[in-house]
Amino acid sequence: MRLFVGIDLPHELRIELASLRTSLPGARWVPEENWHLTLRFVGEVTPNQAEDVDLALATLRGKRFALTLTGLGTHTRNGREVALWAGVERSPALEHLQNKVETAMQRAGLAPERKRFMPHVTVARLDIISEAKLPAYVQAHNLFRAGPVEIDHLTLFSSQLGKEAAVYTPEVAYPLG
Ligand code: 3AM
Repeated sequence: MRLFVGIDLPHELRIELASLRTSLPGARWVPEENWHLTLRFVGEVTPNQAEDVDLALATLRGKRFALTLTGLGTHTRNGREVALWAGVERSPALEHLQNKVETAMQRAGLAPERKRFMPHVTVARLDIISEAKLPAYVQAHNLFRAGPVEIDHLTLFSSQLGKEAAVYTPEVAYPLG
């Protein structure tokens, strides 16, 4: 199974994120049920490894924190903008928690993550036609801000890749103290 650790966004943040889904030709909006903040991509694991991941997360002592979404940005691939995301306000508490998750995943036997943590919520995949419209869109939504909202649990998600969109399912929730 394919797994990742993240934050299932509270209702308050979802309402605000929905305001971003305005007209942007060529944007394929991520279905609302898939909105999340990834803390650690785990990838394909065996059932035994999944158990180790679950155990490591269950013993992690993380603290609640306040999550604020702010601003917009894009991911580029081969010089092309391919995804639109809402940013996350810098937060030492979130970084601390992400570090703990990383340590837990290494304890579960995963190789260290080499990529720097760049928290974001992906809201749309972009086709070529949306690129030309992006500057105006980004300008119109630049002041996007949602929260702060208290986050009181981590979530282990499974991810099933499909032809149209992936299906992300919250599998286990781990309370934060
Ligand atoms: O938070 P987002 O939606 O950007 O991009 C994938 C998605 O992130 C990312 O994990 C989240 C759930 O699938 N992802 C997928 N494959 C990945 C990989 N090989 C990856 N992140 C890092 N390495």
